[in-house]
Amino acid sequence: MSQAANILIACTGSVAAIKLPVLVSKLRESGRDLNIRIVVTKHAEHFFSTEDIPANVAHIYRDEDEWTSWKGRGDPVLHIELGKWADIMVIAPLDANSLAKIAQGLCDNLLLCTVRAWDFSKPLFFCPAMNTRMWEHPITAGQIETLRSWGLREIPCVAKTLMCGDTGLGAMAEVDTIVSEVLRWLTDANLRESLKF
Ligand code: PCO
Repeated sequence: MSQAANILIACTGSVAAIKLPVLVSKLRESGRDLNIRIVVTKHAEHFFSTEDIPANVAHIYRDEDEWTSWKGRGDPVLHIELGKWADIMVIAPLDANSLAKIAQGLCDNLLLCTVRAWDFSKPLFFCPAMNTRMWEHPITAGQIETLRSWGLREIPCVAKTLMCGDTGLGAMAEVDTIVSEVLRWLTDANLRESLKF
């Protein structure tokens, strides 16, 4: 894909959301022509400052935008429009709560509605991030497998000392790893073909 690509970053309420500004910067500095939009959950916004992501760099969509943009029949429905706009979506970070909801088909916010209405012929990467105790809970592996079975691509979490001081698996993949996975998809036509159903 050599023309500009539209990338939608979906950011949920793990502490790893602190990495959102650096993820956006590194994508912009990657040398690829990327249009970036961001969709956040309410709790994601607790972990970063919107001042670190200027509006001319990437527009941030919130739950309220779903309702202000729709007034009546024929008006665009934001979660559908975002899905149509995006060539690729990256959920970074994907917290335990949103993982569980996606696996069950729940969609009670803008971000989850966008995921629920995703066109599976386009790639959706997800980057789990949660405390090790949550990661090791028996319910987690099955939920990850459910998403993988639909063709969604996991960018696996890594082991490190987490924000709370615990050490183990559950940290979001390094930002550089996420950026290189996105770029690999954008540059590798064979990979793009293999991701299609
Ligand atoms: C919170 N959970 C976590 C899991 C997610 N943590 C991470 C990393 C960051 C720093 O490198 C925050 C990105 O630790 O992904 O910390 C309670 S223990």
